[in-house]
Amino acid sequence: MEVKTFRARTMQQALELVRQELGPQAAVLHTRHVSRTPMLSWVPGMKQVEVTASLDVHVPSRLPTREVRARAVDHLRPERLVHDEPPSPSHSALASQLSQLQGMVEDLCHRSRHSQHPDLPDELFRLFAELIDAELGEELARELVERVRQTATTEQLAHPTRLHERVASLVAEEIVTSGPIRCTPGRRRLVALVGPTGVGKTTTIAKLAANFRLREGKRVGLITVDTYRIAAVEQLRTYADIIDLPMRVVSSPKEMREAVNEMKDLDLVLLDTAGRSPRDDVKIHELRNLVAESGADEVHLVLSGVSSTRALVRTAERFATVGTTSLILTKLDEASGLGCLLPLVRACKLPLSYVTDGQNVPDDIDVANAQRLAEQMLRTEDDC
Ligand SMILES: Nc1nc2c(ncn2[C@@H]2O[C@H](COP(=O)(O)OP(=O)(O)OP(=O)(O)O)[C@@H](O)[C@H]2O)c(=O)[nH]1
Ligand SMILES: [Mg+2]
Repeated sequence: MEVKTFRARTMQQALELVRQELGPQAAVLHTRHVSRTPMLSWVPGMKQVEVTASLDVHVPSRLPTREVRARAVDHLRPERLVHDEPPSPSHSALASQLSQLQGMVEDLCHRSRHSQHPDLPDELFRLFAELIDAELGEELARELVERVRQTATTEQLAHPTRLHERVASLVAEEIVTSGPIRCTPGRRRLVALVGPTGVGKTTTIAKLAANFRLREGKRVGLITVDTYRIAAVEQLRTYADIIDLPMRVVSSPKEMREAVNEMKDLDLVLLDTAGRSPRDDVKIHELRNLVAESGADEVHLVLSGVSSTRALVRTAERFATVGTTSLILTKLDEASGLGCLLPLVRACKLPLSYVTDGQNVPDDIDVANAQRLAEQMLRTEDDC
């Protein structure tokens, strides 16, 4: 049996050699990739394909006829990447291959853009890409771009910054804020903070207490119902001592009534609660009873901006039974984007009261500002 081997840069070229020498009836017995120079196997152009074929083996030929093969190869061949001669591994050849590849990628992006958004003007497509970059999620980015497209003027369309401002104002319109806690002299305000574990409730209480006491000169008191962990009581007591505030620890509805009554002459009483898993119905119910017993004027749900949008929305739904009246978003300094904000405020329909962006007491807290949050939400990593 006569067996021959053929080597070429590509499979197509090797098969063409087989066809030329042995004819279309030849049977391909084996194929493998080999290196022309083993030491340089990593260099483009140094790899070859080896085909072993024979005319004496009677199997239907695996070689396509010239016409079929030509059509198949023409169809598959990206014109700009095909070289008839093996490319030299020189620097300029590599650079040229790179630039061809870049051209193909740009081409592909262009085509994919037009298949997804056939009639989207370039400016709006750029805006869409920016929103995706800011981690808004494709669905939300698409919705916002569509709204901009419907409402933007020709002048706005011509200026990327105007388009950006337009989206920011659309987002800002949806972010409802409550403003800061309002203390009226002679009318004590009781504000409870509730939420999942570790989101920053106690730290935020310390920031609020310090600001109202030290910067606004209000008479502030603290109550904690977080008696499940000694460390939690000690954490709040430390802040109470530093800021010089009265503090009560309560563990029953009766103690709650007594503590609230004891602090009736203050301007502001902040109620710290134990972090609760949104999945724990029993504990959430217990929390609801304690907060109700306190007669809180406001119940702020504290959520971490680091969590996923889905988790935030679900948590806000579960805590609604506690009687939440507003939202505090923490750890914005750690969040990679603020894409969660719009879906969250849309789902829970609570106004935002404060945002926090660091561990420093009392500095890292701000009254929520819709315009600023919208701009922050649209910011990409490159802008930071
Ligand atoms: N980076 C960052 N860390 C924060 C922020 N707010 C709070 N933390 C940190 O988050 C951690 C938990 O804060 P806590 O205030 O104890 O959280 P908590 O909700 O009271 O926790 P539990 O009482 O255990 O449910 C601490 O290390 C805080 O310093 C913030 O805005 N940014
Ligand atoms: Mg705590």
